Amino acid sequence: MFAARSVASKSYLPFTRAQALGVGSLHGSASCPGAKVAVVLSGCGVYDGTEIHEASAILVHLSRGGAEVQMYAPNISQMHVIDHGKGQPVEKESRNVLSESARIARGNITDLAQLNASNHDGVIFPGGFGAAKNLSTFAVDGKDCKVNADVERVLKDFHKAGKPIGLCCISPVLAARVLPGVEVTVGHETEEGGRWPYASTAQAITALGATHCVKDVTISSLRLSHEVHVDQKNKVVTSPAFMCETKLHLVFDGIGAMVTDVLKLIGKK
Ligand SMILES: *[C@@H]1O[C@H](CO)[C@@H](O)[C@H](O)[C@H]1NC(C)=O
Ligand SMILES: *[C@@H]1O[C@H](CO)[C@@H](O)[C@H](O)[C@H]1NC(C)=O
Ligand SMILES: *[C@@H]1O[C@H](CO)[C@@H](O)[C@H](O)[C@H]1NC(C)=O
Ligand SMILES: CC(=O)N[C@H]1CO[C@H](CO)[C@@H](O)[C@@H]1O
Repeated sequence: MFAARSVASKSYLPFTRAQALGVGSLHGSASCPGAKVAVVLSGCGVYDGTEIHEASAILVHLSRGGAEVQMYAPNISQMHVIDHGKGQPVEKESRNVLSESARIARGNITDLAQLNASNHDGVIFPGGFGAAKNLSTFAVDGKDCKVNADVERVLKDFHKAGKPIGLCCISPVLAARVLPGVEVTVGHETEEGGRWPYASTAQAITALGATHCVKDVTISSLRLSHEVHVDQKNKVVTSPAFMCETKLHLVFDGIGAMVTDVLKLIGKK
């Protein structure tokens, strides 16, 4: 269901500049030196694994914020191997999520089974179809999806410990599935002529029992105000990233705002 761009309502969501600015906030470049942050990957490449630019943006912003990063991925096989040039599955090819993710981690990666929330101050999940194909079955099952057992354990443990969780793009479905009543954003709720091709994900978020909050990647290129949703109670920070067809630098900066808010929550502890 998810791989096919659904033909949904093209109606434009009324969203005035004043309303937009009302929900936005200006993000300084907060740092939290020494914060120990785990990053959970799901392969390498947008259509069958982690979205590479999102992972890279997260790592750059964590580095700038002074965090100590450790990367993890599950030691399982990918649901698909996609030829990214053709956009089609490669028949009879199988790849391992942990070994593929090791490409992004420059080799330094650990089996997700060993991620222990006690050893970290926060956790971040980049997007990409891997989150919907390997970390969960969302790509196939939508609102009836199952979540990988280690992913579920990790999300619950960080949540229980009051440690922040950052997610972007499609990854917020993982929190929506595992943390009852959580508030997340996956961007807008209608396609708006192709600007939000995966807008139907917002309905699935609601069907999962979570609250969906409409957010942009960025409000105004003049003010450079990047939107995130911060669920203060649950300490869950989400940014739409590549759910929106927009410019790479805006996705990069929107993810920066997400990382900054995760680090701020860690600093407040
Ligand atoms: C791998 O990452 C961990 C966690 O950041 C770090 O402590 C370790 O030194 C790294 N190992 C190598 C070989 O870079
Ligand atoms: C991944 O699992 C395979 C098969 O169970 C095992 O041989 C391999 O050592 C595991 N890799 C890591 C890094 O744990
Ligand atoms: C997680 O780490 C803590 C502190 O190091 C330790 O007490 C606990 O046993 C670990 N949990 C697991 C499941 O390994
Ligand atoms: C090959 C395959 O489909 N691997 C797994 C990807 O992740 C989902 C969710 O955990 C599993 O159901 C798949 O088996």
